[in-house]
Amino acid sequence: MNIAVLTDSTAYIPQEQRDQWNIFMVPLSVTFENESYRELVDITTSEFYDKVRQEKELPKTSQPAVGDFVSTFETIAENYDAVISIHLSSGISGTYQAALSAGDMVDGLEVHAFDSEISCMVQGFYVLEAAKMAHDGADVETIMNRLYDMKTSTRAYFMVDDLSHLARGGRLTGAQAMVGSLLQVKPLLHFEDTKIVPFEKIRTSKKAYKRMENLLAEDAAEAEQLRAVVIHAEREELAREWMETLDAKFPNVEFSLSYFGPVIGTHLGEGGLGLGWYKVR
Ligand code: MYR
Repeated sequence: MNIAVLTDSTAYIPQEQRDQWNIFMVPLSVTFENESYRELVDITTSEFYDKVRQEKELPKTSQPAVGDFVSTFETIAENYDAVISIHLSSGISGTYQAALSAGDMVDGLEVHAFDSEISCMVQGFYVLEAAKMAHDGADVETIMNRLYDMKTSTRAYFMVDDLSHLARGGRLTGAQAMVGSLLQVKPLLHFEDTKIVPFEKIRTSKKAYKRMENLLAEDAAEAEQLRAVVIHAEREELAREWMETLDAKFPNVEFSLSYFGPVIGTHLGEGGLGLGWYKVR
């Protein structure tokens, strides 16, 4: 059985890795006033942040239309028997639901949708794992089981410079009543049951980095090998320095650097920073 792997743009997997592992991608979009751009296709990440600084109105985001998935699945069906379709958390976007609906409309292709319950390169970890396994000839059941197994060890924490973006986009759950008080601090955020919720109130960025490092340390002490990613919104130098410091402290963790692209950047704002990881073994 020939198995394809599809994801959406918010995994922010670099083009060369998508090409190398034959990963299909459906983009989400950002809209400024009445002009829509498919992220990574019509607008790069740095063009996006430049535009946000210039425009008066903040952008909005939208999930891919069901029709975008249908046409991508039809293209995939020309060469594959099944697709594993891995998407950002269903609690913050309708993308996963759109993939499920499109899957019911296409003949001649088994569609297996997977809700990553996260986003960005942490979602990308699932995608790369699935693509490598498909390349090595694993069957759908084995790949899906591995993805569910990865979920048990996947963790991600992040912080933003200005919480009002998340509050404005309605993607901060369980914190509405606290938003006023949270605005005074740097809350560490994470996902719980597919939604973004505050993890802990922390007063300074420095303490937030330290807390994320300690959470990683707890898991690194228990595992043989972890894979981790430092994710930033236009703070590459800072993120790289932090990643190098962590890299020197955790020999059993393999680190990479990634970014919050246009769609996620719309909801987090510039200056966000996160750390995610999962247990390789
Ligand atoms: C849509 O319009 O469907 C997209 C909505 C995207 C909401 C993004 C909210 C922030 C996600 C942060 C992910 C951090 C992962 C480490």
